[in-house]
Parts: sequence; C-alpha cells; structure tokens
Amino acid sequence: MVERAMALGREAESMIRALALISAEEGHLTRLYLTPEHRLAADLVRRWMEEAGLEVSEDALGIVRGRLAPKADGRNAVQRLLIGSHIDTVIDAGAYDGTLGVIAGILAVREVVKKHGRLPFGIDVLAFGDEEGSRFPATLLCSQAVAGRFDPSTLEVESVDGVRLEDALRLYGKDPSQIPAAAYEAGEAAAYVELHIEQGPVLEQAGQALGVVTAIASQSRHSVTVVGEAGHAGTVPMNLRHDALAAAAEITLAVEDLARRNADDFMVATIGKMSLSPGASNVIPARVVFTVDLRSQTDARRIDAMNWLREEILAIARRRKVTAWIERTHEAEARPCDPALQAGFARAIGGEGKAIHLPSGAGHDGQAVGMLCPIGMLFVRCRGGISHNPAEFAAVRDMGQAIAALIKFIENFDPSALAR
Ligand code: HGY
Ligand code: MN
Ligand code: MN
Repeated sequence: MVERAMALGREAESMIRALALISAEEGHLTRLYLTPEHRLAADLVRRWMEEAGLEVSEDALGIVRGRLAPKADGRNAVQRLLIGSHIDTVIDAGAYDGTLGVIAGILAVREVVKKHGRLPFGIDVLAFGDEEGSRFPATLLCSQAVAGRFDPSTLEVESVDGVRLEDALRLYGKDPSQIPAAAYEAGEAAAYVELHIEQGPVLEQAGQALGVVTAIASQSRHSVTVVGEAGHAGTVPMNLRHDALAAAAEITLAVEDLARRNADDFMVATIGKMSLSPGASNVIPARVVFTVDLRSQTDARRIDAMNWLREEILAIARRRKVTAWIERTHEAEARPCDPALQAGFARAIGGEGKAIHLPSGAGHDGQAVGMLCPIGMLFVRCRGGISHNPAEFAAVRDMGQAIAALIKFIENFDPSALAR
C-alpha cells in the first residue's frame, strides 16, 4: 500500500503544480473567484473529474461538481457523501491550500471505484470557487449556496476591482436566478468531508503526517473606516491634527492587545489590508480603511471581543477628534466536526489511539456546509506550518498517506451510522 500511496502523492503533486500555473500574475499565484483564471482552473478540474469517471456539472455559482452515482440497489442510494474544497486562492498564495482537497477527492473516488465499483451511496466531489473571499468582501459564497443558505443581498457586494457579484456571475456566464438550484435537498447530503493542509505547526511539531480536525474556529471579518482631516505636514501643530492614520494605528494596537488578552480561547486578530488617502508624504492622512479578521474557538468570546472593539474604536475616535465606523463583511460560527466522522478519519489514519485531534484556526468551506449536514476534516502536515505564502509545501509522502486515508474513510463510510 505504501508504494500505491506514494504514487498517488506524486500524482497529486503534479496536478497541484498544473493548477499553480493558472494565475492572474506572472511569478505569483493569485486566482480569484469568477476571473478568467478561475474559468481555466475549473475547466482543468472538470477534465480531471471526467477522466476519473465522474459525471460533471457546474451550477450558477461556478461550483464544479463531479458526481458518482450509487450502485442501483444501494441501500442509501438517496444519500451522498460530499467531498470538497476550494480552487480560489489568496493574493500571492501557496499551491496547496484548497486545491489539495479537490485533487485528493478526485483521486480517492477514482481509486475506490477501481477497487469496489459503485458504492451503496453516491459521492459528489465539489470544487468551490470562493472560499478565500479575496475578490469579494463576502466569502464561503459557494459552500453557503450548497447548504441552501446563499443570501441574495450578497449579489450587491462589490469586488476589490469594483464589480458587483451579480454582474461578475453574468460575465462568467451564469444566471443568478438559478443559485437556489445549487442547494442539496434536506437529507440528500449524508456528510461533507474535506482534506486540507493544516496551515499551522502542530502536526509537524508532533511528527505526525495527518491529524483529525475537532472544530473550525468562529470567525468574523469587518471593515473599519477612519475619517480625519487632510492638512499640511509642515504647518499643522501636532495637538491640532485629525490624523486618520495615527488613529488607525492606535486601533491596530488595540486589536492586537484584545487578541492577546483572549489567548486562552485561541483568539487571533489580523489587520491584513489597509488603504489611506490622499497618500502624499507631505499631507496628513485624511481617510484610512482597513480590515479586521478576528477568530476564536468559541462564538461567545468572539462576539464579546467585537463588541468591546466597537466601543474602543469610538473612544479612540473621540479622543483624536476623528470619525470612525465599523461594518461586518463576513461572519461564520464555530463549526464542530461530527464525532463519528472524526472516528472514521482516526481509524483511517491508523487507530483512535494514534491519531492527533486538533482544532482549525483557519476557516474552511465546511463551516458553511456544516449548516446542511455533519462535517469532517482531515489535516495534512505542511512544512513549517506556513500557508497563505508561496513557501507553502506538503510532502508527496504525506499527501499520498492522506489520500490513502481518505480512500479507507470512504470504504468504511456508512451514512446510516451518522446521527440524524
Ligand atoms: O481565512 C481563512 O481562514 C481561510 O484560508 N479562508
Ligand atoms: Mn483553504
Ligand atoms: Mn486559505
């Protein structure tokens, strides 16, 4: 089996490299939702799914879905196991985040069918186009739609390049009125599972290639706007300034300190994007807009933290005589992974006693699909825990072991064993 696993790892690596060539930028990997690069990647994934014997379709959100029908007398014929991940990336991304989960799903299903033919339940492999939220301020759009939770008002949001989501969908050749058809019927999806690089250091430090995810962290994304007053850098005394950037800097440190105070709940906070205007070296900044990404293991702590921050931002603005406001652009509840699915992955890795169980600080599509059905996740060690960075890397051996574990998980999956 080791040799077979290595071969699957090598095959996955070559497919990941092929996808990594599809980017909007020379020399960097950036592939955003509903862009020409997304189209090319979706077409390549479609081809792989067809070569693996899956029946491929694409819905109104651009999700590529490879379907394996159940065997005719399948006792769970109506139920499907969903296996998925995303093919969009962050800006200047690594090659494994998301893509490994889609490729592993395709290869694992192909191998299971080769060995057993059709199964008593169906399988859908899903390639979601928007998990990162790198182009539109909202995120998990595809996986929300699959769960029947797409919010039509999201069609109005504008992308970083100034395009409304509805227009971007039409430009991509989709009909937004068909979005509801992307959802599964209640009871049709038995479970959703995702294989993903850990994007953290735990497995590497434990010397383990694979780990079982216990839950996905609670997260929110906000946009903060601070409005001060432009002024001459040389003539306005410091005590008379309304410096938007200095206020934003004080808020930034308050965000960092907030997360540090809540380390017991694994709280983390990041200001990843900031723009200021007018943007001249001799002009006091008048306006700053920046993002706040805040996560914690429990919803209650995250919500309390954001309530505190909202008040702190207003207090800082008052003290500095600037105006400031905060708008939420994304929120996802903490999502526990189903205990039976965790046990299934633990057995597939090599036994309950052996497998490491760990939480995910990173968000995943399972956070949304978990509103439809039970979810499970299998983590793969990545070098140095580095992710959202071109240095992201997973070893062929680890990827092969992960795909072998996913095959074992599918072989032993029994929809009727899941609590309804
Ligand atoms: O931000 C995240 O956690 C995920 O990579 N979208
Ligand atoms: Mn991801
Ligand atoms: Mn990511």
